[in-house]
Amino acid sequence: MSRLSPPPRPAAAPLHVPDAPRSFLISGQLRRPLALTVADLRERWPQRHAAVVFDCATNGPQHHTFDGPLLRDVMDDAGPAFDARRRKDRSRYLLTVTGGDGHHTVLSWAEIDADFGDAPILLATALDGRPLDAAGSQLVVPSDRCGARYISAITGIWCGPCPASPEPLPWA
Ligand SMILES: Nc1nc2c(c(=O)[nH]1)N[C@H]1C(S)=C(S)[C@@H](COP(=O)(O)O)O[C@H]1N2
Ligand SMILES: [Mo]
Repeated sequence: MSRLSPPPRPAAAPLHVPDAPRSFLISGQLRRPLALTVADLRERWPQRHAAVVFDCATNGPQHHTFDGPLLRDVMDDAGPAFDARRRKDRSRYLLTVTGGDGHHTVLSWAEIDADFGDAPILLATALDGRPLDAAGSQLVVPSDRCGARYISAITGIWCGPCPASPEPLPWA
């Protein structure tokens, strides 16, 4: 009995893995934690436009335009677990924003809250008119003089209350 030779293998086709849209997680003390792509940021909330200048210690002044939703609008949908009617409660909340390389920063809720700083901080969907779908969203802090909080390739945002200060020591 002749042995069947195996069928010729097709030439190895280059493996094509479509670029998975990057998503990042909004987590913490929230009513509705969210996993979002840049496309979600573009489709689910109104887009703002910002022309900004920030200084970089290594590269000097940078001029850019960004488009994207207000961080506040996105966070309102995530629903921080404070009592929204109580300003003191809101004033205790913090946000941390982390980038793909581990660079991270903090914001206070009060910075973006309309009753406090009311800063138009964005989660960018485009930088200088180019979509950020592949690179990931970037935090835009137009009121900052320097660029260190313009976290790029965002992988996560955490939101929760800050701890109270320790009781003062009796001799302090
Ligand atoms: N993920 C991430 N985002 C970052 C940084 C970084 O090191 N990692 N550097 C910040 C700094 S210091 C500046 S000035 C701005 C702009 O930096 P770039 O022009 O090198 O993008 O990005 C900010 N965002
Ligand atoms: Mo910088």
